[in-house]
Amino acid sequence: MVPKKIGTHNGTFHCDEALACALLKLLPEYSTAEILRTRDPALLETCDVVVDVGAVYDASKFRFDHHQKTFQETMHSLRADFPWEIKLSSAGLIYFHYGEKILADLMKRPAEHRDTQTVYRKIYEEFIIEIDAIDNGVNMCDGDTRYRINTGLSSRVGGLNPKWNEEQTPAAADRQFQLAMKLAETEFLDKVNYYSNAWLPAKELVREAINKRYEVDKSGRIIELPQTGCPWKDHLFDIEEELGIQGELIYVIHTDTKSYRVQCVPLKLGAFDNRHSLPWRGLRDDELCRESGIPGCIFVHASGFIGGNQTRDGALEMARAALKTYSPDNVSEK
Ligand SMILES: *[C@@H]1O[C@H](CO)[C@@H](O)[C@H](O)[C@H]1NC(C)=O
Ligand SMILES: CC(=O)N[C@H]1CO[C@H](CO)[C@@H](O)[C@@H]1O
Repeated sequence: MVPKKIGTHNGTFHCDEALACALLKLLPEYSTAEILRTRDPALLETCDVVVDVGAVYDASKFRFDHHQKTFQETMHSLRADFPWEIKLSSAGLIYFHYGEKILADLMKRPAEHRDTQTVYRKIYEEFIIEIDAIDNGVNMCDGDTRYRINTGLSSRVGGLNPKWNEEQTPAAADRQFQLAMKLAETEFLDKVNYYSNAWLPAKELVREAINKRYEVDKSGRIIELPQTGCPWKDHLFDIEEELGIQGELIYVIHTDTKSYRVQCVPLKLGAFDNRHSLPWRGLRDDELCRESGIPGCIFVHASGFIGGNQTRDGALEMARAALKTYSPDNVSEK
């Protein structure tokens, strides 16, 4: 049987088509496909699928370029119930058309299964959108950033291109492109593994903790997680919304290896600000116990987002004491 061919452009490569090709190769029909890197239309014509070159987006013809002037698609424009409005790159396009199928195979669940759908959305939001935005030159925020991140996947893939003073042959570039695809594939598979096997199962744990919040404290603002290290933040925001109690939870207590922690719920996902930071910032041990009036305190972080006590009740006491200065009308107060 003649192996299938995936076409993409030659010359300098970027993360989006490396990931697009890697994603296609996760599908059974393209698992043994060859990559043909060229801008020659006659050669591209011989390919079973073409990404990031050719100036055509037509899924029915397996053509996935996003460079043509007419192309303005986003996840939202292609499916109205998706909220994301960043212009797609070739990675986003392939993910839109084949992502659910790829995830269904990897997660061994039907594509329509709630878990597959949850992970599909999550991986777009936490991973693919970044590749789309960087490829299309969409800044992360308005104004000047105070530093640059040069270790993201897009930078690392870019760094695999042959350097100006290295071998400049098409063969050398193709070899490097194989490494770029491998890097992108590894990152994608890591994300799938994390979100389906660690992140998703944590949701039930967080839900249970939220349901039992009044058993922890009568304010209903403190939850207790049975385990440390379990990803709770985004689940907490989602479940608050499901239950119609947005903004109500302020502290999370959980065990660390030998002691207990009290941690603030951030103002929003990824924010460094909290709904109500702990007082006694930067204090430790005796001084902290004196100031808080709670025995056995170990520390409060300088930014006030986390503190520790040697007992569970101590950590709970710290959360309760901190709540005394909390006012729901002033949630941006740190
Ligand atoms: C890309 O391929 C075209 C034809 O396939 C060739 O003419 C051109 O020199 C190549 N460019 C680079 C940078 O390799
Ligand atoms: C309030 C409270 O229970 N604090 C505890 C913090 O940890 C120390 C050490 O175990 C306990 O002695 C405190 O009672």
